[in-house]
Amino acid sequence: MLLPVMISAASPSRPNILFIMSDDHSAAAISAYGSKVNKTPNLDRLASQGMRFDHVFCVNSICSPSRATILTGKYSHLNGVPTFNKFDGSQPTVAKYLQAAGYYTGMIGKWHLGGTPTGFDRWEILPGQGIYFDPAFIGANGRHVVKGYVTDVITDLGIDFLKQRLADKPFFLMLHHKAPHHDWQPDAKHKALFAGKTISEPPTLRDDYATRSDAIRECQQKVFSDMTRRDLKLVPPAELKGPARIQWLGAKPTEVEIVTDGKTNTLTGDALNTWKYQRYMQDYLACVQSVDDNVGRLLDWLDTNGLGTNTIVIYTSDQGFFLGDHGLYDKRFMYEDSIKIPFLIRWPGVIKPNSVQNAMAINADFAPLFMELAGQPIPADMQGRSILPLLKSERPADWRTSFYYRYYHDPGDHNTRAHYGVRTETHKLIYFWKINQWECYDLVHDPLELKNIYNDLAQANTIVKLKAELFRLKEEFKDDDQFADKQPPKSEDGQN
Ligand SMILES: [Ca+2]
Repeated sequence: MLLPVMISAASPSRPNILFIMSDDHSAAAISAYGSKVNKTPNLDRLASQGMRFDHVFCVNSICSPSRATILTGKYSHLNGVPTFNKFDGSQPTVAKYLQAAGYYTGMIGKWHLGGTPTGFDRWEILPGQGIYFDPAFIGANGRHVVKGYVTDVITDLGIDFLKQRLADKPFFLMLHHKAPHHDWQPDAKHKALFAGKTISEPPTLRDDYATRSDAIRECQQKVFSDMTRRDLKLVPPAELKGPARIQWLGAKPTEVEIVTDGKTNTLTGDALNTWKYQRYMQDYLACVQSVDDNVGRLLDWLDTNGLGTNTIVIYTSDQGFFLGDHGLYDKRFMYEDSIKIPFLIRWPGVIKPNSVQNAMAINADFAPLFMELAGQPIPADMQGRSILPLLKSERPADWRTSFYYRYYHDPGDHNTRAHYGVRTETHKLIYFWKINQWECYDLVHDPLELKNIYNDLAQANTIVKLKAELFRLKEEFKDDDQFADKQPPKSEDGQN
């Protein structure tokens, strides 16, 4: 479809935009966000040279929906991707708008929206989830395999895009890493950094779920009980082949034999639980470390090639991730660890170095920001709001103080119940509509979200107000329960 364009000629003053997004990277695994489990010097460099946002959230915490929201500036129910279904590439996207406005546009790395990208001058995407070693890519000229580790390879392709760009146009590059997505396969160099290292446990790792709805008890994304032998990188007996081998790897072990200093130990119970958390985190963090190194490599390249000043660099993730918080891994739930995403942004001369922004932003705000940076009007049907004033440390008086969230993938992986909810600056209200159960948290007095106060009589007035706000937002964002009962078919792009 034709898109309206205000400025057709490229204006040299418009900034380049480098949007780096990883997959499932929790802010709690970035030292600029106070990580207790790792150090990320290169991401910290972005924070110290620019701005760290402390309250950016995704509006539906799984991979494909988050990507569709970022491209369209719209919620899942309007962009048509509530779960893992195919994105309709004929709809307007920020890439198409920027391309039409004279930007040279690129999409490199994990796409995960089915079909092939539209609105990009150059694109090279991983099929489906992609793989960690010697990944295949699909581009306009077909499929090819690149030898190497996926995070290095995506960065190499990104640098190649920058080298080959049309120099008379500003560029917009979406560089999407696969890491640190499940099944957390680090390269040897980074694996060695964490092998045998003891990672500190989060305070809610042994959460007993007292006061909570059935949803968290029923979900199958628990570190202690749902990680498979494959997730834990256990090696099957050599004699197992074919389906028997697959079955062995897919089982969730209740005892594990490990060999330490030549001695075999059988782990069960809490010793096994402790080991599982360590095993998970060692690989996850090693994958993150490669992302950090590669962000550093890109920043160095920009700086030594004269692109440091007029290029806005963003680092974010498609969602947060549970790093053992509430005993969980994965994402999906509307708890903070899952919905809060890292957002670091550098823009020399505009963003004050070492600044921190507390205002509440959502991933639907990115597309409007890019429109404004490109000197384009923000389409009325985009549902986010440009965060440009926040970058200048100016918070508009009418800036949002609450946001709406909705997760649909039920039935789905991990048996996580569908829910929607509202998060304000002080509270969170969650409604699991298929089981008709509620949760409410006081984020000021209970930031770890351990005590569900929904049934606390003293909170009755608060609950009434939160419900009013929830349904006000649901209406404002035009959520008519379009996908409440029926999920669209799964996209066929999972070629792994
Ligand atoms: Ca993801």
